[in-house]
Amino acid sequence: MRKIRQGGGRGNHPDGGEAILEALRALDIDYVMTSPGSEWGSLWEAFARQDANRTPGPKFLSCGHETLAVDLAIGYTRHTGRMQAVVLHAGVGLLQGAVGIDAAYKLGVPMVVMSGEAMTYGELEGFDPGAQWTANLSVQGGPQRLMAPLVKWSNQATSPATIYEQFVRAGEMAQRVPYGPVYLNVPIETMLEDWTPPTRQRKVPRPVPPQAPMSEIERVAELLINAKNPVITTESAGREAGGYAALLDLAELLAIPVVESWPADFSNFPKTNPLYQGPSIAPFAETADLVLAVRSRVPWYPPYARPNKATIVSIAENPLNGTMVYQNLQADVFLEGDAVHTLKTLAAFVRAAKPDAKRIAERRARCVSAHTKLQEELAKSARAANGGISPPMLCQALNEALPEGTIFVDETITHRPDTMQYLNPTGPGCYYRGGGGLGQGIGMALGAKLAAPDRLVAAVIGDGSFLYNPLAQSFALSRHANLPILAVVFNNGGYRAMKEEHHAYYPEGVAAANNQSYGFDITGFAYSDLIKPFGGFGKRVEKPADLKAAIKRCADAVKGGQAAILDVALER
Ligand SMILES: Cc1ncc(C[n+]2csc(CCOP(=O)(O)OP(=O)(O)O)c2C)c(N)n1
Ligand SMILES: [Mg+2]
Repeated sequence: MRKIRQGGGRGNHPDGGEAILEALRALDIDYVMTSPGSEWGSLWEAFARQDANRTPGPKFLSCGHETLAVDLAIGYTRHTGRMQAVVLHAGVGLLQGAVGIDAAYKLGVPMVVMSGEAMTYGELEGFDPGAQWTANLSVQGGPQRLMAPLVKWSNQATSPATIYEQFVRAGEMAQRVPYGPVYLNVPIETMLEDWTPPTRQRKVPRPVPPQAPMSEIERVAELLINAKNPVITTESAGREAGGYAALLDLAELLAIPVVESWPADFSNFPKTNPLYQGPSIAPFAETADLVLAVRSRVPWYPPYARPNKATIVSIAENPLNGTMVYQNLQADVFLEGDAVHTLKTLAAFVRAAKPDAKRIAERRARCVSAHTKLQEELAKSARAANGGISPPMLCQALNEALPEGTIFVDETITHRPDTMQYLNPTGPGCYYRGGGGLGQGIGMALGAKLAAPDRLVAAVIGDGSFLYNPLAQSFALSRHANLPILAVVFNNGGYRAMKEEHHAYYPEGVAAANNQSYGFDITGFAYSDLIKPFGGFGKRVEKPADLKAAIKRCADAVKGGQAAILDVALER
């Protein structure tokens, strides 16, 4: 190994840190989201050099918590489609960020994650990495071992000679199907060594996803034209605005009913459209003869409950999702490839074939009446409150009081059926689901705000989930980076999910008989006061009559640049 320079010897000279930043520039990364660690001096030097030379490149954003850093990147990437980089500290930082990295993997969000380690532990004369690496920071087998099950690809940046291309290639991999995070472990020694930039720099091209074969798409177009009772189910057609538009066009063209199943990650279809038929395919189980499962990992539940008489067509870039331990898609046909292209091409084939207008009109009429019935039922159950604020009532008030184009980030649990049915995102890029592991909604909302500074971003979030979030760090970042968001706490005074599951397993059990619940109660406190040290605005609301005004007051505060917490006391 060449001698690692440290202290007085080291000047303004490209090294491993510069190689990383240069790779991120080549990958067209906008932000490096980070929770700091002492190993990153050479990357910080590269940032200082970028500033001094006014070189265009990523911005540095310090978050104060690893989950927050990762979720910020998820929120930003889901809204923009642009991959970001996350810099964490050693194995411990990875562990703290792991819940977010796991979510990025499962949600299919591309991301370049890195953390550092030491290789010489103070044994190399003239170089002091810090005693902490010997004492408590290093991970047996290397930190890439921690990450392997949670990312698409993980490795060590093996040398100054390879570091640049390793980062570029990792970023290229993350953006290819299946989309997901990649991880590089970068030793301090590698970062501090001199680096020679490649003689020929290239801007990394954005990948074009592979497309399903035309002949297969044409075959499915014929099935569609001939189907009597087709139905579409989706979770993520709205990942990009083009997908949302293409789904709407195809559904309208043939009057196909559309279901958005519960693990929906995005706003996929306008709920006000008469073709929208709610969050479950169950009503179509006996009648459907063709199902288009568009970017659907779990089109129905239980997994065996496939609509029996239907031909199942799976339309997705990556239908058999390797991040899932179990999946039962039951597909008869796979249109595997760019789903937006598939939907558009299906529509083009159908248009060219001039389908039977009478059949379509009849189907539309059936959809309109089913949709109207669904709306009436929803309105009826929204009114059925016991004097307090019901979750549907809260969702409806949010629809009415918040501006068009509001972005909802949803980290509710037992209220998810309510948000799925009653929240009304007004277009593509207006709804994002949380990550499975609690404590991520606020970070994802901040990431969405970073991506869409002119839009109102509202995190809707259970009281228990709210407390899992790194709240102080999140609201500090909100202030520091000027990212005002609204957090709406769906406060039912506890972890209702725990109580429901326990009593569902043991309906005749001792706990049910004695009206006991373990793991339910949350000692309520004034959530709305939490925002005070961060210069935000807080409000608690308990009566239905006060709800809309309270939401509007909070939205005004956010418009004025303050973060806001609205604590809503719910009756369930
Ligand atoms: C990191 C993490 N820890 C624990 C859980 C288990 N868990 C799932 S839902 C839930 C309760 C959430 O409470 P709240 O947000 O108030 O929703 P409610 O059940 O009241 O609807 C818990 C603890 C989890 N999903 N993730
Ligand atoms: Mg709760």
